[in-house]
Amino acid sequence: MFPPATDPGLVPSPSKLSRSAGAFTLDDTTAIRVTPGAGPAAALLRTLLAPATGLPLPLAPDGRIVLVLDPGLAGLGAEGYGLTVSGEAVLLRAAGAAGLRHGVQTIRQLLPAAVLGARPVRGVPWSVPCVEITDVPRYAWRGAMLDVARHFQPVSFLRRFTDLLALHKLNVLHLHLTDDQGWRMPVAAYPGLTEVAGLPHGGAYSRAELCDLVAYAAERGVTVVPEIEMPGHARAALAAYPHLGNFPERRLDVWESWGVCDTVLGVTDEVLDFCRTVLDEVMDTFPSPYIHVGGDECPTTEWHRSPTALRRVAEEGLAGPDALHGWFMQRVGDFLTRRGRRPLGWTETGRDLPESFAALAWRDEEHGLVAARRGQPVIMAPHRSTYLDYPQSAHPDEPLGQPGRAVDLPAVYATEPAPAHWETDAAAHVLGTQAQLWTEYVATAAHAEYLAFPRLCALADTAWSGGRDWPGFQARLHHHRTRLDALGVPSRPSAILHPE
Ligand code: TNX
Repeated sequence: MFPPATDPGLVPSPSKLSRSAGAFTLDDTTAIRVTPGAGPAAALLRTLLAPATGLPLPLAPDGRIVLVLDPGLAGLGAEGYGLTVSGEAVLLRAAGAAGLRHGVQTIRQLLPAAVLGARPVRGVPWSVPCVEITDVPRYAWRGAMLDVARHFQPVSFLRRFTDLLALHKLNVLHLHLTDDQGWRMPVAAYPGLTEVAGLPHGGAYSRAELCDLVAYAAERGVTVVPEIEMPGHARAALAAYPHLGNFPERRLDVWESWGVCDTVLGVTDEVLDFCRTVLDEVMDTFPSPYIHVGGDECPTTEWHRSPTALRRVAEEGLAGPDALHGWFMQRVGDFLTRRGRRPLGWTETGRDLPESFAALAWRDEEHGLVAARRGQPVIMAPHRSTYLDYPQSAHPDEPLGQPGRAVDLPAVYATEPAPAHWETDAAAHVLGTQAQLWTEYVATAAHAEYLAFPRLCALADTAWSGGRDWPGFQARLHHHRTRLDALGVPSRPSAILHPE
């Protein structure tokens, strides 16, 4: 008889898992065997296990860890994998490279939590329990947005955050690169964007740093989706280039308040040229199929008062200055579409994104439904359950965060990317979901991690596994906390894990 199998506490939970007695133990004689195309997954496994284990894990034709890439494997899709661990061997199989990478993360989670540490650990048997796993994600878009505009975050943190996403099988890092308070992405033709709008306010990335990040993330199966905010949330750019605003003679500072700023981009040909130049450089840096161009919280007060904007309304035969928002987004979207990319924007009340756009639905779920009914790809990001800038509990000792309410772990876990009452046709347009880490109140990497975890674990479980097993999730998270601890992710008060 086998002893009772204990759940290995995987996060996210695999679609199918059965456990049997025994384990496969890695030691310095263990080697990896790969089929053609599986080499990068072997390299990733080696990279991830090396710091704590120090094991060489060379490639060898008789290796007992076997990685099989076989596009003919049915039923696993682009990201699924099958993993069989016996006492003699580890067999990981997938139809695509993404599936192999997810399987590698599962192997990592099955090992003792000490494997996640950054320094060599001695005396730990590096054992993987015998399991049979078949695992396929429910949604293709599982992500996190990080706002590096309000508070700059160094590349070292972006890499670490990427690692943490990949550990949880999250596959999108949405970088919010610009806002009223800062501009973090260099654009050769507009050096003031980083010199005036970036560097004095925390910093900016170099092109090489961003390209390196993209490659680092790709090795881990994470796509970096860049966001350049327009036509609102663009005051930092206007501080550097006032002539792109609605009142070119006016001098502006990079904004030092939070909220929605009335100052927005103008609607001249010169402004559109500026956006196209910026986006060309964005596309050169980020191979992501989706390019986010903002679109949220754009007051039209300036367009109502600017003679140039009013002239544009007349020339284009628009209903009024408010219609300039859709006009602007349409032009920017068309530009991206012509270049083979898909524009992505935030949904806004009363303003449908142009049809070419994918919609990031951040306000009410109904905004997502409207877009889905129009056939647009939708990513659900409802602020009530996916905004990690809100405190995670009502405890008075929580650090300062977005005021008003708490977004606790059960709320994040209950995020429903395609709510049950949606008709099937609309639900079919939902790509997935993502969490938002706005950083008005977040100045350090440690604070960002504190806010992100364990809530990102809940989002990952919902996006990958369907998130319908709160007690099971809590039990797995209890185990998973030892992994977060080994990684040095700042710990949370126990109230978060045991909400009243
Ligand atoms: C709304 S969500 C914003 C952000 C803020 C956030 C604070 C969205 C598209 N815009 O500019 O940082 O609320 O929670």
